[in-house]
This record gives sequence, C-alpha cells and structure tokens, in this order.
Amino acid sequence: MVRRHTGAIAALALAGLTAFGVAAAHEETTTVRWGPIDLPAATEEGPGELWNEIAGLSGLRAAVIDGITGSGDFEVNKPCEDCYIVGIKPNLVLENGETANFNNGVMLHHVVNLNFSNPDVTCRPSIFSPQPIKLLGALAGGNERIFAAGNERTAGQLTDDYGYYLAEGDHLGLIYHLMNMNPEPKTVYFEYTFIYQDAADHDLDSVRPIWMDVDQCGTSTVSVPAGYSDVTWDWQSDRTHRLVGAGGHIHNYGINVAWTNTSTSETLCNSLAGYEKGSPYKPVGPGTGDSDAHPEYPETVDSHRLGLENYEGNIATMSICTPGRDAPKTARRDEMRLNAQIYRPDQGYHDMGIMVGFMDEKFCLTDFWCF
Ligand SMILES: [Cu+2]
Repeated sequence: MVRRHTGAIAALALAGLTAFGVAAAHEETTTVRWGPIDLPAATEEGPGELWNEIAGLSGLRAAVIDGITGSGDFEVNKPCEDCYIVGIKPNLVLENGETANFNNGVMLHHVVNLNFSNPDVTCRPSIFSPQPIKLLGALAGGNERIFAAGNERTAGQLTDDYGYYLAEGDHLGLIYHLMNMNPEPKTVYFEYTFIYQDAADHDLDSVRPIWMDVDQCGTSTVSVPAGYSDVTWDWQSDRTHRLVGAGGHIHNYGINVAWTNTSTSETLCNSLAGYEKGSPYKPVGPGTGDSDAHPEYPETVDSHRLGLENYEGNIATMSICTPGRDAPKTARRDEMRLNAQIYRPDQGYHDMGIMVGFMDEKFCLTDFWCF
C-alpha cells in the first residue's frame, strides 16, 4: 500500500479554513450511485427487509456470500483512484433521486463501507473465527471498515490536510440493512458525495480507520433492557496515534457514544445523538452526567441537510469530532473504552453503539506492527 507523507504548509492553511461541503483548492467533488437494490414489499408480518446483504464481491466469493447472507448484484465503484478522501456525505435515494426515508416508507437501517484490500485494525481477518466480520475479511481478502451510516446519515469529514488514501487496485464493498414499510416493492440506490484530492497533484497525511463497536466483529447489535444502559467495549491500543476525526452511531433512545482513553482519563470524542423538538423517540431519561463520556442529554436539532421533516421524529443526527492536529496522543498499550448511553422505555433487541474514527499513526512497519 502506498502511503504518502509529505505536506505543504500553504495547503495546510487552506484546509484549516475549509467548510464542509465547500471544496477548497485542490479538492474535487463527485457523487456516486451504488445499486439498484430491490427492496421487497412489506407484508402483514412486517416490513420488507434486506438484512446484512453484502455487495462488492465477485465470482466465487460473491457466490459463497450469497449463500450465507445474500449479495447485491452491482459494482461498488470507487469515487476516485490514487486519491485522498477528505469528506463523505451518505444518502439513500429512490430511482428518481428523491431521498428515501420515513416520509416515503424506507429506512436506511445501516450501511458499512469496506475496503476489501486492507485488513481491519480492530477486527483482524481470520478463517478460524466464528465472528462474521473476521470470516468476511478472510474470504474477501480484507475487511477494513472505512465508514458507516445509519438512517441519520452523518457526514464524515477530515481536516488539517489529513485524508484516507484510496489506491488504484483497492476494492470497495458494502454491508447494508434496509427496510421497506410500503405495501409495494421499492428500488433504491446509495448515493454518496465524496470530497477528495488527487494524490498526483497533492499529498496529504494518510489516516487509517478505526472501528469501535459494542459488538465488535459481530453483527454490531446488542440487547438492552428497559431503562438506563451504559454499554461498553474495551480495547488496548496496539499503536501510538492521534484520533484526528470520528463520529458515532446509535439508535432511537440513544444519548451518546463516546471514546475515552482511560489510561489518561481523556474523552477523545463524544458523539451526541440529535432529535427534533418533541420527538417521541428521545431517550426517556437522562445519562449519568458524571463524566465527559456520560452526558445527561442528547441534542435537540432544528435542521438537517436532507430535510428534518423526513425523519418523523426518529434520530436525525450524530455530532462528529474533528480535532485534527490538535488531537491528544494515545500511546501504544493505553487502555481505551467505548461507552454507549441508552435510555429506553422498553427492551431493545437490536441496539447499536458504534464509532468510526481515523488515526494518524506514529509509525507502522506493517498494518499491525506498529510503534
Ligand atoms: Cu444501526
């Protein structure tokens, strides 16, 4: 893998002023569509669902996956090659381009963007593991989870001349769970807008994704009881790095997802859920409020880039963290913890607590041999 590490001071200053969605000098914007995906109609038993279907594999690998969980029969084209991705705005649309959401009976339960050409740092590929993400990695050649979106469709952003490098030979993939509440089938597409810079024109500092998850390497789902829950996942950092950008994902009744270095007692990112005023899906009680990782309340939001009215009160945003070069250092062997605070009116069977971040690593000889 080519990792470029030079920086231009002039570009750094420019990137520091970049407002998300506005391409700065050297930056290009492209929108890609992945699909079509045919959603089955809802029946008396419930919504029509595609549950953890995988797209982006071909040949024998696709055939094997198809037999296990179903596979999408379309290409997952790269937005660019030999380039650095600095911004991602995910969406799910109907054939006519209209956003597909609760207002037209479609829900983007979640989608994971993978780079099959790299291994995942917190979930190494392995054929000897029963964990689905490890097996997928072994089967596909890699399972690097580079981005994800729930129905809230949080945009990802890197600042300060950091970028995620996409090589010419990289193969991208998707894992998605989509739901159709309509009595007729619906055809949908993922529609993502990427902001990127060509590596040939401009070198950014390369970052590596890190996936934090209360059900790491599994299906990312947990059952939680009625009332207050603080669901956690612990990891000992295997490399010295700075978390330069991150964002969380949680479901209705979620308060926040936070990532804390418990060795230094520093919370590196606190991603707050956002609900419209009067939402019936807000958490029904407060978080503990006893640390940065345990705030009492989510955010109340009055707008969304894709139209807040389409959410019909469901969780609509997650705040993101973009500390960039100001991010504190995490040392190799520091103890890390993910917290997801949820306050439900009833038991939940498919709750999530995920954060995807990007690391500026100190020095790695290989993907896992780091200092
Ligand atoms: Cu989810």
